Amino acid sequence: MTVFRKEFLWGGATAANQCEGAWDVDGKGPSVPDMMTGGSYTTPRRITRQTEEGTYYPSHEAIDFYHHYEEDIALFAEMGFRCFRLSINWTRIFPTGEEEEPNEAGLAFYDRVFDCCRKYDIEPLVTISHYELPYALVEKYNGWADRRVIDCYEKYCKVLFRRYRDKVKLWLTFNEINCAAFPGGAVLGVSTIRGYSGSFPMDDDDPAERFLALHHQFVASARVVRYAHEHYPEFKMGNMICFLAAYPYSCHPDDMIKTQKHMQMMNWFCGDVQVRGEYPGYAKRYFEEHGIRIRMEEGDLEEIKHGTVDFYTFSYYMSSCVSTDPSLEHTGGNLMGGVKNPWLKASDWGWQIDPKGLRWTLNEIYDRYRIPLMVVENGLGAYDEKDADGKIHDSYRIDYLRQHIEQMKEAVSDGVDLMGYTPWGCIDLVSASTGEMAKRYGFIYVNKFDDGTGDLSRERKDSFYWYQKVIESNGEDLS
Ligand code: BGP
Repeated sequence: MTVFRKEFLWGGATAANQCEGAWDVDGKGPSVPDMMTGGSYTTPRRITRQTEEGTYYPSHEAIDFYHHYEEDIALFAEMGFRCFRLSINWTRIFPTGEEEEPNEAGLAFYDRVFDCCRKYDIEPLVTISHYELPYALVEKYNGWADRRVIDCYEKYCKVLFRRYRDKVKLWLTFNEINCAAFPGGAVLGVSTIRGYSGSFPMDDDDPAERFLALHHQFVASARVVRYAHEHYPEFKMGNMICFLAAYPYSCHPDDMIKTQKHMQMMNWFCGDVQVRGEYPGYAKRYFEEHGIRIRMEEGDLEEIKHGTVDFYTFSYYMSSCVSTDPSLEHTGGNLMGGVKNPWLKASDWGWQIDPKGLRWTLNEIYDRYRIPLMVVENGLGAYDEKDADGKIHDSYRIDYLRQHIEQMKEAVSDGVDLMGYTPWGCIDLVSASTGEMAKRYGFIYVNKFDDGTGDLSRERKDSFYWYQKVIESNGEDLS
């Protein structure tokens, strides 16, 4: 008897803008990440309103999945993947977001990708919007701050559903929708950056605009979820949350309350809206206390109520602490850091490694919602160096993943309904936060570097063979 169910969705995850490249090929328009330069842990990326001659934009070629997808999916199949999480680049389908008719060449590309998945019996899990808003909608509407973008999204989704109804059953409406709940979260998710050029993350923040834009995403998500339920009952519609586990730094009641407040607005808020179908009381209080008035239209709350998701997915990389003591040292993190936990070690990018936090998180989420869960991102961003034998011996990555899978097992034994696991960047790709290639997550090494050089060849790392064994044994053999 294995702990994981027989049909457990083992696989890996990517996002179009971080792997496809071919940014202006076959009619594709520019999306937000196409305007973001390379950066590093110490040098922030920049957003430019026009692409600058001679400046390096990592998404433009990325790892050229666009022309390597057959080889890459064959490698995933060799590892035994049952699921591949990928996103559709909105601007391949609607280059400015507002065309009357979709771009056939873009649609045909994803047909080929999905057919290739089916050939190997790999279930695609599709993120409809993974930080890939058409840049034209930023300049025209200030991104999601304008509710007309809801209609653009609805049109885009309807095209996808109709076209791929026989090829895709599992859909996620927005990647890490809660990133707009963080200060500075205006770039990647809601993209309220009209007229902005400068560094990313941005320093200036307009919370009222951010939460209005997020409200529009809630309406958009609910609208298409409801539409899918009515027209495509075979679809399963999910949300996706960037889950940042937070512990009180001390047992002082003030730290406890502060942590609870933090957990509510950062982690629970969006899930509560998308799973329970209503704005929670603590959020209303938060808006009142921060002078935030969300301009809702009649019918919005009704739509939100009727478009609740079927399953809950999330990314989990790290945890941090919350404290009322301002003198404590801070740590880096996925979109947001926090107070440093003295019991944990961190990755080279300062993300604190906490496998047990995943068990805790799975239990917390499941207790709250009682719907199936899926871990759709997890992994270790690390520098990979070739050894004398020319191979990548990434035992550190294997250790990280093994410890997290062990904790997923504990959570399943605790009673959590877990559908699957798709570690992030199953093939090396461009980092979202820094734009680097050097921050690698993959089981598959890609010969591509931060100055844009590299022949794009693919190689199996040690973790490739390890993960193959994990999948083959349905998670029993983690050695
Ligand atoms: C999540 C994003 C991904 C991915 C991942 C790792 O927030 O959904 O797109 O990039 O984090 O982050 P990074 O690439 O910054 O290491």
